[in-house]
Amino acid sequence: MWFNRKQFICVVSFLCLTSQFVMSQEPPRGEKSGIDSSVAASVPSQESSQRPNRSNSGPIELGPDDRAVYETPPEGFTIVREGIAHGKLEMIEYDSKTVGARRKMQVYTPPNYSAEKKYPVLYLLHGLGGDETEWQRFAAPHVILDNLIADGKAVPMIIVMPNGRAQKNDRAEGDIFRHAPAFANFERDLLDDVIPAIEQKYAVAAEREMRAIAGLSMGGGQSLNFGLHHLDVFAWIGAFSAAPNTKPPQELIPEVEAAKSKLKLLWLSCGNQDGLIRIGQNMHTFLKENGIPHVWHVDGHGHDPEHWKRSLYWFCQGIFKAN
Ligand code: FER
Repeated sequence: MWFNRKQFICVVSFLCLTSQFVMSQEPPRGEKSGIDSSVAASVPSQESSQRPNRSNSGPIELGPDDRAVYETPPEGFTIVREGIAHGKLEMIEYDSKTVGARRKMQVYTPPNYSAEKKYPVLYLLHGLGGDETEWQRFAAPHVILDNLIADGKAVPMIIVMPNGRAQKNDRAEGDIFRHAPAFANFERDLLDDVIPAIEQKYAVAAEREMRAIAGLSMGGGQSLNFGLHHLDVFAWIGAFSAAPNTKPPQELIPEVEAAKSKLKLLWLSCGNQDGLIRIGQNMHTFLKENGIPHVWHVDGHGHDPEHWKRSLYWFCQGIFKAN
């Protein structure tokens, strides 16, 4: 893949900025962030600077709707708390007919998980430079959920973090932009392989109202593409900083009334310093013009983990609940 001079300068400056940002994300000394350092250490060091940007990122023009509808989450929302029940995080494998390989995914089961119950499931998808460990490294969803469940703010749920790059070598290596088609292939892997494997192994309520799909950036685009395309499978959809893999809203929602009646929650967010914001803005405009209820939350962040962990904190409180 070749860049012209302008694109090359753009990519290099973005990578420099991003690696500085990632390096500044150390938790305060003495605090347990819940982000497993053994996992972080096992990730190739180039990965953190793999956070992509390309010519698709454009000038940021903000309008009156581009504002925060949620507050900043309370201090310590990603910090492991003593004295509360903790869930479990495990890496499991499944056979993918779609890819023709055995693949990995990370699964969070909530505190006091019992095979006698039936849990709702959130399928949580990573970005272009990520893999099945990315959410854990960026946001510690297991800690956020343990804390929310302890406070009665989120319903006990299972969170599945698969690898959304559906190809034989699914590592984020080389020119990660060349993997974009594998993110589209993941639609079949998710529906035909991941969901059946989860529903066979865990105590899961296998109904659309008990399935949510959300993701960051490429994973946000996948959530909109797959979720809106399969409203018979998912009722709750979240997209945080959706990337240019997001299909046009007219294509995703050909039948406005069907979408209105089937969607339990459509939740979009982006940072007002994110060069991909026009994708969320475009979706929001279409939803507003067509009277489709949704959330459009714009905070002061960029294309970064701080935005994604905060979005997850709020999105998880909205799912699997009446209204
Ligand atoms: C692009 C810019 C960003 C693009 C994808 C991304 C497929 C994804 C970013 C991410 O997942 O963080 O032009 O094209």
